[in-house]
Amino acid sequence: MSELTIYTLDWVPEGPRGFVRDLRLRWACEEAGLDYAVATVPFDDRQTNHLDRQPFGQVPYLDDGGVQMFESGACLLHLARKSEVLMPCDPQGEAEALEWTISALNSVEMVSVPWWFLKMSQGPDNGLADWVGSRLAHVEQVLGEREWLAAGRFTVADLLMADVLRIPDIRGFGNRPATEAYVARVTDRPAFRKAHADQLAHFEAADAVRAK
Ligand SMILES: N[C@@H](CCC(=O)N[C@@H](CS)C(=O)NCC(=O)O)C(=O)O
Repeated sequence: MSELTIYTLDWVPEGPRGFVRDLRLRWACEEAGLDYAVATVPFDDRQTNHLDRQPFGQVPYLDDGGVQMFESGACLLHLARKSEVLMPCDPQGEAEALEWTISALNSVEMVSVPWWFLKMSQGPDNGLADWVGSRLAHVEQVLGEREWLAAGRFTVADLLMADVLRIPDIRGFGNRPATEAYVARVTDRPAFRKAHADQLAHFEAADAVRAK
């Protein structure tokens, strides 16, 4: 039996499929060759039905042989400690992977997700457009100069940054060829394609159960 269990929702509507963040954890496990199982909490009543495990009523959360945690970024860093594929062992490489992982969450996604939500009601030129545009432009400049964010090779930082940047609305906001090539390159990795396909299959199978 697998020690690692990734928790996601038992079903979601079409829109978020392929983007639910259990995918980040599946992808990391696939990259690192870690065995894992996937378990679910019900979509219905999700705001309150698993607050003991995820205090915001969200997914994913992770059980690693009894060690339990939430927040996809924290779970990724936990998984990355298990494999040099994800996290370099040398101090400088590790520092770079850490700084870019946190930067994906705290400098890019912190702006991109609120911009994206506002876009639905106010359009792309909402009050956060300049801020998100500036952050994405800085990332574009970095990616124009190198293939990977940290340590000169793929790391957990690329997994997370690519997942943040691959949102179609964000890809479609402005012209950033280096970022586009980066997202295409990182999401063409076999580990991403498997994790993505597995998530789609998981929710597709749930349609049949829900229809009964
Ligand atoms: N900061 C959290 C965000 C998790 C999150 O946004 N989860 C979404 C799925 S991708 C969710 O559970 N949404 C259901 C809801 O908020 O009701 C993380 O990265 O783990």
